[in-house]
Amino acid sequence: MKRTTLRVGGVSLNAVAESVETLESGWARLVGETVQVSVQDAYERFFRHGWHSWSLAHWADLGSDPFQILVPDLQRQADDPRLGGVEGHVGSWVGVIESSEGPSLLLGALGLDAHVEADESSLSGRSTQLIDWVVGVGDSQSLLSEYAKSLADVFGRREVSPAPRIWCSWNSHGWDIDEARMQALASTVAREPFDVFLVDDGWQQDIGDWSANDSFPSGMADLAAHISSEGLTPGLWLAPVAVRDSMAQRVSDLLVRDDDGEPHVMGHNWQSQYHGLDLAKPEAVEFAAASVARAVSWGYRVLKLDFLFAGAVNPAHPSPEAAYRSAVEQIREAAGEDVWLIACGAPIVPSIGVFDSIRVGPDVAPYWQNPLDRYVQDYSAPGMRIAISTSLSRLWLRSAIDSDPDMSYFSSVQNLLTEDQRRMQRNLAQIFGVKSSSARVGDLTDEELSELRAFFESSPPVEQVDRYRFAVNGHEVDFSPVTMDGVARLS
Ligand code: 9PG
Repeated sequence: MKRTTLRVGGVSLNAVAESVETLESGWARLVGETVQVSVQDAYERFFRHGWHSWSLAHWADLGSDPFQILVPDLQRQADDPRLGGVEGHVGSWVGVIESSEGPSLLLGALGLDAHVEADESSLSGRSTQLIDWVVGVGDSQSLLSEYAKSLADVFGRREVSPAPRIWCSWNSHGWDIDEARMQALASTVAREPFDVFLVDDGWQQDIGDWSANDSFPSGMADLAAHISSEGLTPGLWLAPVAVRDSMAQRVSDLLVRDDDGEPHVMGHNWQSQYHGLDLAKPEAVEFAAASVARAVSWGYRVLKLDFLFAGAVNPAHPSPEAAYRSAVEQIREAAGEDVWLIACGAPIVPSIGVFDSIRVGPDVAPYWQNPLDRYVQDYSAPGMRIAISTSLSRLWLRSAIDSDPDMSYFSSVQNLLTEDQRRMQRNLAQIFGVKSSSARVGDLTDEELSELRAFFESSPPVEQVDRYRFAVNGHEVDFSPVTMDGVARLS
C-alpha cells in the first residue's frame, strides 16, 4: 500500500493505493482492492449511485444522515444487500464529492464489484479484487460521462442503433393479460408508431417455469407469429434468474442458499418470496440461458430480462457480480447478437456491454408518490417522482449503454398524475432517446393520440442548460423542483 501526493486537474490529492499513475488525459489511475483519495477542503454533497436499476441515485448532503429504507426486508430487493448495515454515505462503483466552490472529485471503479464511501474530504473505494480505479477532478457531469466512457472501454459498448419504440403491456394491463386480448391489442398498437409489442409479466406458468400458462392456450410462438403478422417485432418479459418459492423444489440444486441450507430469499413479489439462481453453478447458467433461448426460438426479438439482481446476490460469495457477468455473457450468446436485450432490476456495471439497454430507475406509476412511502422509505418502489429523479441522476450512463427511464403516460384516465407531471416524464424520455409506452391506444382521445404520435415520431433537439434544466425542442424543462437531491427521507 502506497501513500502518494498527486495533482489531478490542478488539485493536490493524497492517494492510498497499490499503485498510482497520472494519465495524459488529466486523470489518475489507481490500482488496489482498497483505495482512497483525500483533499484538504471540505465538500458538501456526495453523488450516491445505487447498485441496480431500481436503487437510488442522487446527490446526498454529507452533513445529513444518508437515506435509509426503514423496513429491512425491503432492503433486499431495493439495493445491494451488502450495504444493509452500513451507516455512512456509500454507493456502488462510483462516487463524486462536490462543493459550491471549486471542482468536484470522482473516484470510480473499473471492476465488477466495488463500493465507494464518502466523507467531507475523502472518497474510499473497496472491491474484493485488485482492480483499476479512475480519479478525476472537474465538473461533476463531465466527470461522470468520462467515467462511463471508461466503463465502456473496459466492458464494451453495444453497437448503437436507435432504441426500438416499445409498446409494453405492464403499466396498463399488469397481470391481467391473455392471448385474445394481446392479439386484439397488437392490431391496435400496429396502427401507431411502435416498433415492438412487448408482452410483460403474466404469460408464464411461474417465475422459474418459463412456459405459457392457460391464458395463452396456443402458446407463445403462436402469439409471436401473430404480433409479427401485424408488422410489429415481438417482445417478451422474463425473469430468467429469479425463482418463486413454489418452484424452489423443482430447481432445488440451482439456488443460492443461506448458511442454514435454506434457499436465500431475494425479495417478495408475486404474492410470495422468491429466490435466485446460483450463477456460479454452470447448470444454473444453462437453465437461465435455455429459458432465454426458448423465448428466442418462439420468435421474440426483444427480451426484457427482469429481476436480474437475483443472480448477483450470494451471501456465501465475495463477488457474485463476477458470476453474474459471465452468466449474462452466456445468456447473450444463447440469445444471439441480433436480439435486443433489455436489462431491468439489474446491477448496473456488470450489465454494460452485454445488454442493449438498461432500466435506470424504479418503475413509473400513475401517481407521484405512494403515501405509504412515508412509513417504509423505500426509494426503489414504483412512483413517478423517484423514477424521474433516479433516472435523471444516471443520464451520464448513456455514454456506456442506452438508458431507459421507463414508460410514458398519455392519458388522464386511471391516472393521478397532473398533465405537467406526465409531460415531465415524456420530456425525460425524449432526453434519453429511449421511449416506450403502455398506453391503451384504443381508448385515447384524439388529442392524446396526436401527442403520442408526435412523441414517438420525433426526436427533438435536446440541449442541456445545467444539471437539471434542458431545452427540449426549444422549450425549457426544469427538473430541479422534483429531484431527490439532498432528500434523506420521503415525507
Ligand atoms: C413486472 C414488472 C414490470 C416492471 C419491472 C418490474 O417488488 N418489487 O420490488 C418490484 C419492483 C419492480 C417491479 C415489480 C416489483 O417491476 O420494473 O417494468 O416488468 O416488474 O412484474
